[in-house]
Amino acid sequence: MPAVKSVLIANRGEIAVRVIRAAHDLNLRAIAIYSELDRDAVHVDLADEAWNVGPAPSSESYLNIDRILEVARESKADAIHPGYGFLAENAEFARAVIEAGFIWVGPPPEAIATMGDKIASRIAAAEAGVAAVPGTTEPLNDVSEVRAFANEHGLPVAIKAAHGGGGKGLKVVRDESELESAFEGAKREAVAWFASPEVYVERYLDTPRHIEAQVIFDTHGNEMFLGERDCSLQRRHQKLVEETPAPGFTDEQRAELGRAALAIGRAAGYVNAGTVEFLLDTNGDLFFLEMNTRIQVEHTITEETTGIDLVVEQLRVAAGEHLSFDSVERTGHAIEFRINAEDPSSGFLPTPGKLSTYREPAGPGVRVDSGVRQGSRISQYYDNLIAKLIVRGRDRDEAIRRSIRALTEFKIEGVETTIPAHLQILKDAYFPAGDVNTRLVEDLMDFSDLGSKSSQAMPEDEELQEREITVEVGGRRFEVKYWSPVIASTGSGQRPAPRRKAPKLSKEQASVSGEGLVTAPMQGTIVKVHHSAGDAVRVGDPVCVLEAMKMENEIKASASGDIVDLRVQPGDTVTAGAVLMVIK
Ligand code: MV4
Repeated sequence: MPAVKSVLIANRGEIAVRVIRAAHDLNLRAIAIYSELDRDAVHVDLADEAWNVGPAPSSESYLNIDRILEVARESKADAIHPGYGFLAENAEFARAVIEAGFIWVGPPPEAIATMGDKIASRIAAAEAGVAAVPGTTEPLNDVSEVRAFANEHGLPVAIKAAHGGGGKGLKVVRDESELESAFEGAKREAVAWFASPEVYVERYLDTPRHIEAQVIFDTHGNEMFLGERDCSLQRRHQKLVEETPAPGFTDEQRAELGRAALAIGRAAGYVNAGTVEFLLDTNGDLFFLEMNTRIQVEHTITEETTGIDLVVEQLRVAAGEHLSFDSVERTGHAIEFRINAEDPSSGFLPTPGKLSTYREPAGPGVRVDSGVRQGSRISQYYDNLIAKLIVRGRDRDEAIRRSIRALTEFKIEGVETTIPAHLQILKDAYFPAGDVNTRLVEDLMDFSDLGSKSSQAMPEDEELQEREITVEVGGRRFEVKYWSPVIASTGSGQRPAPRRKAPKLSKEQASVSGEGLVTAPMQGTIVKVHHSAGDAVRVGDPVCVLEAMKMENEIKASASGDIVDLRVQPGDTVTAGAVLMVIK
């Protein structure tokens, strides 16, 4: 059994925090990675160490496989946990992790690949004797095959991308006349999103419920079903509310679901935690839809009703240990609400910005998993999940009452959130009655009356500038980099800055530049110098222009006097803190 002492978390936000907590519960060293935008993130603080993996865009940081593996080597990580999203369901990454000698906290790459190919996963279900939604198990070559399927099974039908998911590349056909264009459209979307033209066709269920099964397998042949989750409340294929048990779901249905989910996992050679998605049609029939080969956002409600820490089990299984339990006892009812930075009154448009107020609820039955604190920014570079509110009660009614209390307690200002939409859902007629399906939120509810507080939009990214200081620790010199808000004022080229009395220099600026030294507030390129050596200037006069991040920054005289030393000319690149001129 490989000894695991440390785990690198290849993720950010609440799931990184969640994995760090599991690592600490197991006495493992938690190694975080972060992008330049996440330097002050909660997951960075909670980890035992944190490594910069690149600029804000995910493609250059959280998806940067080479850099992540380099950090894993440098930090001497034993294992890598991918969380969800980013690289979690990337079979190539899983392979690379294993080939580089690390333990992959996830299923075998082959199982990821099988389940990522929706046609292959339907074949795995068939091998396991589990009914998938009636459909084809080979890529479609021609629209005539769709027509033949529709003639046999009736309309509506769904044309789906074989490598798709999440509703992308999904076309519903309700009328024969739409077959051709839907087929072509699905193929185009499949190429655009998933770089593969393969599509297949299924009977389309009109108002199904979305029921998913949580399973986990260890490497010793042990397998466990931990119950279902009803995830029917979604908007544009984004889940909003998840609950367990599924309202009205019978013990017989649950037993059938568990048998089917475990059989599919077995057929795919599955190891570790996974989720098998089903559609429950209005007749009460269950159909396999797809399998997600990762820990999911909503795993928390299963934890709350089983008492089992799924992320701890994931780490145990990855280390070759046995599952820590051999039976599952479910009690009570749990509901998860996704608190997103979105404005429900304007069609759930994302609302990035700074959390000027952030106060989490607490009390009996309440758990909040988040990766933010007051002052955090919800960036448009990443998903807009602020927090997950997970509420437990002895039964559904108690869970709902506590949910209303907790959502009302939750105070978030600075961005619009889904909290008012959740309260409306809880007080609406359908949800309390347990009458849920995948069309409820989108087609039956109207959130336009939830007047947005229309918060004063905050600029998304505060400009930070890199600074350097030298510190001495235990007699040894260290160069230390740090980042702080840009102080230098910027003059717009249009309107000359009004003449002011001597501008106050911040303490920091004064100490860094010293009187008479004009320094670069950030790395950049000098594009203009307004004076020549020997010129007299007054404190606060613009002396040159530094361009950085496509922004022009006016640099001002730090003192009144003559320019005795002019060290730059247009075109020069300068580093932060560089002396540009000396005034005496
Ligand atoms: C379906 C379906 C009905 N019939 N397939 C949407 C995303 C992707 N994961 C599968 N999806 C669906 N596939 C057939 N044959 C309905 C959906 C669907 C849906 C599924 C689960 C949760 C919410 C949904 C919302 C709209 C459509």
